[in-house]
Amino acid sequence: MNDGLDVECHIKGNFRIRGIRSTNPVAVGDFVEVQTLLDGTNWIIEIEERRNYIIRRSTNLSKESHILAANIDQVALIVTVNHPVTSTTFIDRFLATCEAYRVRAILIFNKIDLLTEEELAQLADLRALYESIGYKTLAISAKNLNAEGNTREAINALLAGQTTLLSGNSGVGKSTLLNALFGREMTRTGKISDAHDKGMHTTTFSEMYALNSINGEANKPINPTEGWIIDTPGIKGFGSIDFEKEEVSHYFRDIFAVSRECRFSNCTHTNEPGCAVQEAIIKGSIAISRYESYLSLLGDCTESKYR
Ligand SMILES: Nc1nc2c(ncn2[C@@H]2O[C@H](COP(=O)(O)OP(=O)(O)O)[C@@H](O)[C@H]2O)c(=O)[nH]1
Ligand SMILES: [Mg+2]
Ligand SMILES: [Zn+2]
Repeated sequence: MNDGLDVECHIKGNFRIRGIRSTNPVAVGDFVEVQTLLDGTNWIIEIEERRNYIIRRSTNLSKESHILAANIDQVALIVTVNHPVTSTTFIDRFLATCEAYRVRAILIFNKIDLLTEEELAQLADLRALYESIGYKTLAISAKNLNAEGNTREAINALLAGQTTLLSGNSGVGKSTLLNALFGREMTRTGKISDAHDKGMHTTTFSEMYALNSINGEANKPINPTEGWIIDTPGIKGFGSIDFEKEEVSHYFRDIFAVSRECRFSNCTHTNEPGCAVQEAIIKGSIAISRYESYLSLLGDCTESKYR
């Protein structure tokens, strides 16, 4: 039943899902079946199969993973051209990871109020680049989100009806954006609290907010169809995936599209003759920054093989 009510639930200690060794059997975004016992307690008895999920591998050696979120429609990566600088390598690696998870990614450039003329030109170039590859982008100032009406509307349109996971480096304005969207203090801004990230037993947890509780109406019953935002406080990225060398180019849409024209079907686009990707870079139809990111991910693969 999807009645939008908040219910506190218990879960049996030995609840495990087939095939996933995760530290959390139930994740944010899961659809579950709940049974209410005679004593009034609620128990999760079934977890529906996940459409997708994003994991973070534990840093310890147990090889267990932590499910950050399940059943998400899109990831919004918050980035900043400056204050702090978000590198294109970071953006591209993140986008490649989203491609591997088969989750749509959108790029939200924040803090545009702080940018110089030159940085604004850089922003325009970056937006044009990622739009041309097929990613939606938006430029905002989370601090002044409601000052100029149209960015607020644009961001509402991006989020409406979707389950969106917010991500991005610390300091880019995720908490500020959440607070501005909901019109009240959702998470602390400023000083980064990483107390959760210390020690072996990471207790980092994600939180999910119903979009129809926007504008301070916290006690409105939840309407799940209006969409959700998932915040993962204290988590900088997803943790990288172990890509196979051959598949890295599949996660760079622009590179992949051209690679069909390469002379060799197993072309790594590094030094092979007849490489269409190299040609496209010379012609300028593939950005050098994208190619550099591709090489950086490719380099990781080679390294791990001989480690
Ligand atoms: N000038 C300006 N500052 C911002 C903007 N968004 C966030 N900040 C500031 O950047 C700092 C980090 O923001 P925060 O929301 O805590 O980042 P988080 O680590 O991603 O959650 C805070 O001092 C915010 O006030 C913006 O659009 N413009
Ligand atoms: Mg924060
Ligand atoms: Zn090639």
